[in-house]
Amino acid sequence: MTTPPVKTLCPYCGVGCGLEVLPSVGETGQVRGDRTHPSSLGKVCVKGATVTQALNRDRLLYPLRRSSLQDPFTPVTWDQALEEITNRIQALQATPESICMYGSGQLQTEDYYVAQKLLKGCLGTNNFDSNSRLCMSSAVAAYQQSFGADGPPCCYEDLELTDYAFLIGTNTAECHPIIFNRLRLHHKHHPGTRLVVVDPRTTPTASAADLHLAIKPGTDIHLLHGLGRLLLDQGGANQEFIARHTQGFEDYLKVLSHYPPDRVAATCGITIADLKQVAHWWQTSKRVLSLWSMGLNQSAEGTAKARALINLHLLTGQIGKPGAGPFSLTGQPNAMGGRETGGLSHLLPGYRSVTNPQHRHELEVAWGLTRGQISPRPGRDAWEIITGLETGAVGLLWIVATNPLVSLPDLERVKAALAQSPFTIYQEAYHPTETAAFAHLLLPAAQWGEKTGTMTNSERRVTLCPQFRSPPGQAQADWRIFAQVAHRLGFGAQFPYQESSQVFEEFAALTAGRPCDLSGLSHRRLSEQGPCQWPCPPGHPGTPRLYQDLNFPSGRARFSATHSHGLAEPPDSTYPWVLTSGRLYGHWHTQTRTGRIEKLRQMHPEPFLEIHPRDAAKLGIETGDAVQVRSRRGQAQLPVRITAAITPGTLFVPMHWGALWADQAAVNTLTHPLACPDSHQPELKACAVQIFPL
Ligand SMILES: Nc1nc2c(c(=O)[nH]1)N[C@H]1C(S)=C(S)[C@@H](COP(=O)(O)OP(=O)(O)OC[C@H]3O[C@@H](n4cnc5c(=O)[nH]c(N)nc54)[C@H](O)[C@@H]3O)O[C@H]1N2
Ligand SMILES: Nc1nc2c(c(=O)[nH]1)N[C@H]1C(S)=C(S)[C@@H](COP(=O)(O)OP(=O)(O)OC[C@H]3O[C@@H](n4cnc5c(=O)[nH]c(N)nc54)[C@H](O)[C@@H]3O)O[C@H]1N2
Ligand code: SF4
Ligand SMILES: [Mo]
Repeated sequence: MTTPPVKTLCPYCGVGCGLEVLPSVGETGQVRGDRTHPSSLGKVCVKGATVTQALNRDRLLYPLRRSSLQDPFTPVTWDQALEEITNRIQALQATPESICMYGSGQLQTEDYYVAQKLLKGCLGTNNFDSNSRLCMSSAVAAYQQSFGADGPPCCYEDLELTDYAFLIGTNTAECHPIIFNRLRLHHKHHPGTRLVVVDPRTTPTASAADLHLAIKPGTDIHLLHGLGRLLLDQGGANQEFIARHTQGFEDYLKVLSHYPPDRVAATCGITIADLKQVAHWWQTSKRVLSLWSMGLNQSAEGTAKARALINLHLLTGQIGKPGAGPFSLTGQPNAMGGRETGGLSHLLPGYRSVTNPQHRHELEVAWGLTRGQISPRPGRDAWEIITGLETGAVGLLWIVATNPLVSLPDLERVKAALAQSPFTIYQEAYHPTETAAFAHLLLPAAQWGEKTGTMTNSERRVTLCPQFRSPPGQAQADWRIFAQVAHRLGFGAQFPYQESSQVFEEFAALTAGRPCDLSGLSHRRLSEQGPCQWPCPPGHPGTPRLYQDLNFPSGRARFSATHSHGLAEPPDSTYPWVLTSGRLYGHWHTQTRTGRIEKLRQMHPEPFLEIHPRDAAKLGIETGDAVQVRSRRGQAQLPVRITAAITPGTLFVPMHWGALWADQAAVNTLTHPLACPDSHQPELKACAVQIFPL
């Protein structure tokens, strides 16, 4: 007899496709698309389809410890591991600011929430940040500043209702394949629907577009202001919408006056005709939907870039109706849950802020803390954790569900900082990873399918992910590990949970009346009635679109008025090339799962550097030749791939190859940590480099 399929969510990207797992088929179960899941309607990409194949490969099975990074690891019991963590935290409790946790958008909502309560509540430090700092924080800041609250206003149905899809800084075809699938089918079957892609590379996404603007890296604000100026000059502004629903228009107008089309086209490296075409389509389309991801967010002006895009929607009134709006695509499966639970160092659960006294007070009451227990100061962001290790301000670092020794910028500096860490705990599903080499204590984590919890996808849809297999060895759910430490520290009364459903219940109640209201949801409702989009108070069916009444959380939506500052590290005569980085269809980040799946390894067997034929000819190199790439911070050695798909002067390296998977191919040895002043998101998309044939 076979067991019935388990309905769950794909644990890879933020599309959040519904999966049905048949746990008893084969060694680790088989996957198919869940036709009843509204976000994906039965579709899956190659990553989702193969995900169970890595469940039993190279898992971390029991806690491992060592006194110094030079020693080998030896097994310890959970009791010994938890006791040591408890003692070390107690020793630092008088200076809670020296305790840091660095988490991830791959944690479930329940894991995230319990960590916030422990760190920001009980320990009184806001030093919880996550890899979403490298990913979504510019979108979070942009939505907050433009609308008064975070939260993507659109939904996937809009992909099929739009007349004009404007994709900027997103390789949707490879990174959000099922979203792209829906959009491509709509585009194909509805002649007259336009698809425009803005990306310095001719990605598979760009190849499918009616028009591809191959702008120079970092010129997005010029382009967006140039479009704003054209729309305005040609009578495309929606004056009634602007007058009724926005503020800051006058200042925006002043900024636009500095972006005449000829200058914009020259700066971006595109033709005036193409610029005018894109503006014309925007003006003449009834419904305009824009999609963006890392090409805008990962920038030292990431917030300003995203807001310049939102400005165009405010200028033309393209928001609050089906098929329209500025839609930030989230990267990780639970990037959204991280935002809901306050998983960045300036946030608190329920879209609250650590700097808001009322918000702190609400949580202090709910959590049974004394008044003033939650610190009013934002904690350390991801990079400030690294600089805190350098100065000795950080005494304990607890890393969970992320592999920073591949994914943080300026890896040589990160390594040196981690080598100085008094005590690093690393809670991870797989072993080895690059980060394990810099940890003192390894804690084995149960992953997707081995614990029950929820995740929220890009369209605010919450899906329950039930446990369908036992965790291997002694691995445990992340939230259980945090709760056990809390008990040992004497906070047992605050962490009474037997099951993750109780954690969710407590968290959901705290969101009542907040923008991300999911107080009508419970594990039981999600299991019985399926996934649901917030806001969703009790008895509510869920909300596909925000702001349909054009009442924004800030009342009126706000135009931004920011000039472009260009790249943080522009090319110069010594470092003349711009290096960008990103993703490939079959691999997931640092390969902890996908590197262990044969089919995906064969799809993308090795790292490479993309270079334009003209540039390659200048250097006298051919496809397959090895080059050394040097930045002011480090070097990498990569085989060359010559392709006209990249803008001359720009180079591309995929981010997937850390030290475990290839020798000296990690792109982040080259990148810098200079970040957006508003979101603190580093400019991972551009740094200046040299290249030398080897
Ligand atoms: N296959 C796969 N899918 C994934 C992931 C994965 O690892 N593998 N990861 C997930 C995660 S966490 C994320 S955040 C998303 C990321 O999804 P995307 O943002 O789509 O992916 P990236 O490849 O990082 O970057 C997108 C594009 O930005 C372009 N770009 C670089 N500089 C600029 C610029 O200055 N301006 C503009 N307009 N564009 C620029 C790059 O050429 C690249 O094609 O993908 C998610 N999905
Ligand atoms: N140069 C450059 N650098 C980048 C980017 C880029 O575009 N260019 N993109 C940035 C972005 S957007 C992102 S999101 C980051 C991603 O970077 P990382 O977060 O470092 O990448 P992952 O490989 O996804 O690491 C997640 C880890 O969590 C583990 N894991 C999975 N599930 C669980 C669980 O339930 N519990 C626990 N404890 N562990 C689990 C996995 O085994 C894996 O090792 O990289 C960033 N770095
Ligand atoms: S598109 Fe994303 S969520 Fe859907 S199956 Fe692929 S990786 Fe999973
Ligand atoms: Mo991401």
